[in-house]
Amino acid sequence: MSPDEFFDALWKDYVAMAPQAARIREEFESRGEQVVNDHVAFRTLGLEPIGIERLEPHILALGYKQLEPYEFPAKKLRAFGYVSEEPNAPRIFLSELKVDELSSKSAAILKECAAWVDSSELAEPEVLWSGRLWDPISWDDYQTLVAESEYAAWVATLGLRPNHFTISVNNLQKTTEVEGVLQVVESLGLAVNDSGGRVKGSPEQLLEQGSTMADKMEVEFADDQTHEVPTCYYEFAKRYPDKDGNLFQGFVATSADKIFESTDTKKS
Ligand code: OOG
Ligand code: NI
Repeated sequence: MSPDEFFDALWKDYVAMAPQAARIREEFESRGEQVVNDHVAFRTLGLEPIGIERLEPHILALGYKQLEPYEFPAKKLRAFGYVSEEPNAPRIFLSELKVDELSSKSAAILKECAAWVDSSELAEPEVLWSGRLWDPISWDDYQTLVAESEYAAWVATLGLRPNHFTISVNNLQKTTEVEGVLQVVESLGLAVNDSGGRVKGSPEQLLEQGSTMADKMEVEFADDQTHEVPTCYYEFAKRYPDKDGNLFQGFVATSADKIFESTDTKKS
C-alpha cells in the first residue's frame, strides 16, 4: 500500500467520524488556503495483540522512522512520534494505554475487548482503520471506564482508527496563527478545546497547537442500546525552526497531555 492510499483511507474513515473536519477543511479551502496535514494520531490499548509493537510495523513499512518516545504518567499513556523523509508526508503519533496501571475492574473490561482480536487481523495495514474488533461493551462498563480513563472508554467503543488529523498552520497563507485558526473554527459554531489554554505550547517549545472538541455520534453498546459518545477532533499545529534552522519534528508532552482531552465526555 502506498502512503497516498493509506492516508486517503484514513481520511475517509476520519471524516465519517468527524464531519466537522470536512467543514473546517472546506472553509479554509474556500478562503484560498491549501490544507496540508501536519500529523495523524492513533490510539490503542497496550495489550496483545493490538499494542504499539503490533501496529508500528505498518507505519515503518510506509517508510516512517520512530523519532521520540513520550510518557503521560497521569493519563497512564505512552506514545511515539514517527517521521518520514518523503516530502509532505504527515508525521504520525501513536499512543497506547498502560492497561495494567488501571483498576482491576477497568483492566478486565479492556482485556476482554483485546481477547476478541485474532492476531491475523493485525497482518494488514487496514487494521489501523478497522474500528471495533470486539463485541460492544455495556453502557455500565463504559461508565466504569470513563470515570477512570476517557482514553480507555474511547478505544473500547470506537476501536482502532485515526483519532485526528491536523492542519499545518505553517502551510496556511492568510491565517498564520493557531489562535486565528481557532477563531475561524468558532465562527462555524464549533467548540474549541480550552484545557490548558486555547493555544498549547509556545514558539520557545517550537510547537503551538490547538484543537476542536470532538464530534459526537450514537454508537452501539451491548443489549442493543445506543448512546452518544465523543468521536474524533481536528487539530491545528504551528512548528518553529530549532537553533540549527531545522523545523521541529517532534511533539510536546505537556501540550499533548491537554490535546488528549479533546475527546473528554465531561468537557463537551
Ligand atoms: C493524541 C493527543 C496528542 C498531539 O499532537 O500532541 C496529540 C490523542 O488525542 O490521541 O495529538
Ligand atoms: Ni495531535
